[in-house]
Amino acid sequence: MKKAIRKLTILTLTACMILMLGSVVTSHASVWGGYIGDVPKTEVDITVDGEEDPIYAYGLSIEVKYEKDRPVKATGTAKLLYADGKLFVFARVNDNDVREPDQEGRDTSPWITDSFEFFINLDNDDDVSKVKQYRVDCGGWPTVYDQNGLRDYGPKAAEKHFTYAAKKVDGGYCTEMAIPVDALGKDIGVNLQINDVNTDAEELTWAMVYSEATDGGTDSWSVGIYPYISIGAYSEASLDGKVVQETPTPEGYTPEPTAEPTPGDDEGTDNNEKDQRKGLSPAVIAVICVLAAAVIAAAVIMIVRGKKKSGNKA
Ligand SMILES: [Ca+2]
Ligand SMILES: [Ca+2]
Repeated sequence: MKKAIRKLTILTLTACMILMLGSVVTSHASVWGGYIGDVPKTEVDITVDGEEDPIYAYGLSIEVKYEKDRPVKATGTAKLLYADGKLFVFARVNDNDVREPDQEGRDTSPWITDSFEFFINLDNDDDVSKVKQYRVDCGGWPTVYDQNGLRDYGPKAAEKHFTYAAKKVDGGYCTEMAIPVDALGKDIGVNLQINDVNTDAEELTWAMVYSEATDGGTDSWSVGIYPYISIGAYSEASLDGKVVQETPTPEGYTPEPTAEPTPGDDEGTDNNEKDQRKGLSPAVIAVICVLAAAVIAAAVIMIVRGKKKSGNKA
C-alpha cells in the first residue's frame, strides 16, 4: 500500500514537471501576451510624411496607454497596414508638453525624448535577441536598436532599415514608419511604446501596448509577454473599406470578423476584445502542481500516521 502511494506521488510529480517543462518550452508571445488582431494588407499607396493617409481608417488600431512603472501622461493610438512588403505604422501621440530633443540626448539616450517606439519579433518567440526596436522622436529623429550590438542612431545610419517621419500637431505629435518585413500571413510579436519627457528630463514615463500576461502594460524588452499580430492573414483594405475573408488564411485561423470601420472612426480595436488563443499560464500550472503535490503528501502522511498508530496499538 505504502509502495503504491509512493509510486503515485512520484508519478504525479513527474507528470507535473513534464507539464511545466512543456509549457516553458512551447511558451511564446502568442500564448501569454495575447492576440491583438490582423493587420490588413492593402494595395493603396501610402506616403510616409507624418500625416494620416485616409487608408489608415481601415488599419488595425492599437491603443498605447497602459502603465509600465507609474501613471502615464502621454498616450496614443497606432494604426497598422501592410503594403508592398512593408509594415506601415502611423501613431498619433497625445502629449501636452512636447519638448524639442537636444542633439546630445538624441545621440546618447534617445529614449529620454518625446518619442514613439515599435518593437518587432518576427519569430514571435521568447528570444529577446530576435527583437528589433524602431524609434522616431517628435522631431523626426530615427533610431534602430537591438540587443546584438545594432545601434543605428540618426538618419544616415537608420535610413537603411526603415523610412520614417514625424509631425507636430495640436496636443501632441504624429509619427509614421514603413518597416520592411517579410511576414505576409505570419504572426509576429510586437510592443508599442510612447516615451514622455516632461518639464524635467528626469521625469520620464512610458505608455505601453496591452499585454494579457500582465493585464496591463508590457515591458520594453520582455519579449515573452509581448502581444502579437497577424499580417494580412485574413483582411484587406482599400479606399472602399475593409474586407474580412470568410475563409481565413493561413489554415487553422479562426478569427472573429470585426465590424467594418468607417473613415474617421477612431474607436479602433478594443484590446480587451481580442481572439482568445491562449493556454494555461505557467503560474496556473505551477499552482495546480503544488496543490496536487500537497494533497498527495498530506494523504501519504495521514496514511503513514494511521498505520503507525494501528501498529502501536497492535
Ligand atoms: Ca502619411
Ligand atoms: Ca512630453
